[in-house]
Amino acid sequence: MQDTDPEQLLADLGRAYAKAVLAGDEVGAELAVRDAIDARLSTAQIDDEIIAPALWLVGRLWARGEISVADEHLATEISLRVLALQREVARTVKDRSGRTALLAAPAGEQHTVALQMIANLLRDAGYTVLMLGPDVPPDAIAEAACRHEPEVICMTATMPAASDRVMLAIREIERGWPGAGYVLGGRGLSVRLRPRPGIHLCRRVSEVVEAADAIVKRAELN
Ligand code: B12
Repeated sequence: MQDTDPEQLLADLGRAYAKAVLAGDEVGAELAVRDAIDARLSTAQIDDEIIAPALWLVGRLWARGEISVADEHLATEISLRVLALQREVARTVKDRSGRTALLAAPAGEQHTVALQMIANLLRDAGYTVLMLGPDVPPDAIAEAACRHEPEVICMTATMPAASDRVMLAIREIERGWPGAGYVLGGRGLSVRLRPRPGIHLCRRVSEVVEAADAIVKRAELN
């Protein structure tokens, strides 16, 4: 969805949702609600301004004989499944609320815009975020990790020298707190670096929540 005007966005999603339920298109209906969730519309807004109006429209069309009873039932069943999806998303965010992610740029690294984006994404997803910021020496990251015991540690490397410093920080952290998994990103990361169990390499900030979730899930299985 390109539109940033909230009123317009609601109207567009409402139309897309109504069109989908009237066509018996469950995937389309789910996509409209996922877009609404991604656009940070609240559950109440989605219920009141997307799902309910679509069902009112279904009711009017049914009363006028323009759609069948089966069409009306199908639209309702799709809406009930979408409500279950809403609950599932809320539960996932709640599940992450006890999880901590520690974020840092290693010694010498001043570029932190991506790291701040990551903080926003992880917070929105329900993680507790501890942001250490730029230019953090390995022993300071390790000390913070020992104190806060984060499940996930995210580090960024823009300058080429930062790549080795990220690895140095990981070695230092692991001596005191071996319980973390790592999400690393940034154009300075060495091409020689390969992902391995517990270390995820990401090209984009948008990959961070999935990578963090994978780390948490893996830890739960151990
Ligand atoms: C803003 C900026 C600065 C600011 C940073 C302020 C701040 N608080 O961040 C300041 C002024 C401090 C700065 C300083 C310097 N900078 Co500068 N800077 C930039 C600039 C213009 C934008 C960087 C940025 O924020 N990009 C936006 C973010 C979102 O994108 P990104 O970092 O690339 O991240 C993407 C991915 O890499 C990934 N990602 C990154 N990290 C992570 C981490 C995780 C966990 C995940 C999942 C994903 C991920 O996600 C993003 C996309 O989704 C770039 C230009 C450029 N081409 O990038 C130069 C640039 C990075 N800087 C450069 C240089 C040379 C410097 C200085 C040496 C300049 C100087 N002579 O002083 C110093 C070095 C400082 C240091 N030691 O770190 C060069 C680096 C060249 C290189 N690779 O060697 C660039 C490329 C400019 C250029 N074309 O020459 N800089």
